[in-house]
Amino acid sequence: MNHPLPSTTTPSLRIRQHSLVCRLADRIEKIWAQYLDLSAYDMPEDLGYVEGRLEGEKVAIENHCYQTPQFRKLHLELAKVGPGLDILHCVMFPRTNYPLPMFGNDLVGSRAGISAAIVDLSPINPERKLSDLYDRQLAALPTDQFSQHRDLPGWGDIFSPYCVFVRPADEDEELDFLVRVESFLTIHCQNAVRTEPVQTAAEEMALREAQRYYCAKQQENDKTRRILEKAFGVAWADRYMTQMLFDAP
Ligand code: BLA
Repeated sequence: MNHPLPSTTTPSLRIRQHSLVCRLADRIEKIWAQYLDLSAYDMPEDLGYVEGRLEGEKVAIENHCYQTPQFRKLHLELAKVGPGLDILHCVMFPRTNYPLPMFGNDLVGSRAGISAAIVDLSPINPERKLSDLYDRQLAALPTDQFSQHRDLPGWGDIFSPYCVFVRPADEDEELDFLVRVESFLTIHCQNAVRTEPVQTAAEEMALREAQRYYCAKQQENDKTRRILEKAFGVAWADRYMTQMLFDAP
């Protein structure tokens, strides 16, 4: 077990990753830049780029974060575990005075293909229901045609009925997933810039509470936690999951 090494270089994992991970990362950043007013995000200095070891293999994690008037944090993370496992993780955390859902996206891939591809706009409110606007827009997208849907884990009650969780069977399905993420993200960015903040402290408190619930559930993902623990140790993994991946407001 090694301690993570902060690095001062500007590495790019992206070009060494599974083509879907690399293409999706590029698309996410393009759509963010197209629709949102991005500014710098103050990330804990030692977490921009980190390396560890897992069973003799190098684990590298690269983080990209921004903030905008509507979002307290936009987070895109790319990770590479040995030569075999590539991960993309992306979450858009709304500011707690903006009544917006949580965009979340995870891709886990190996040379054998992508084993898990998940994207959702998850409701963030006490009723855990999307607004009528999002409901209508997501319901109007073409029905997806993936051949292998996967079951959500027990903590997955945070996800909306529009959550896509699949194992893409081939390159066509990988492309379908990419297009679906683009649709979710475009809808979300277009809505976000037109959304008015809530006006009362009580409303904001309810939104904050709902974000806390979302983060607490995501922190129950043992598959993510186990990889981080094995590469970086239990304490570091816990800090990373609670302060970088799913920091509650
Ligand atoms: C699953 N996440 C996984 C898996 C791994 C990781 C190895 C199992 C893959 C599989 O079952 O085929 C690992 N994911 C990581 C790591 C990081 C990561 C190490 O992001 C970061 C360093 N996870 C998210 C987000 C969502 C999410 C934003 O980070 C959803 C919006 C979901 N990942 C998610 C779900 C599973 C998963 C639902 C399946 C969990 C299960 O089946 O138990």
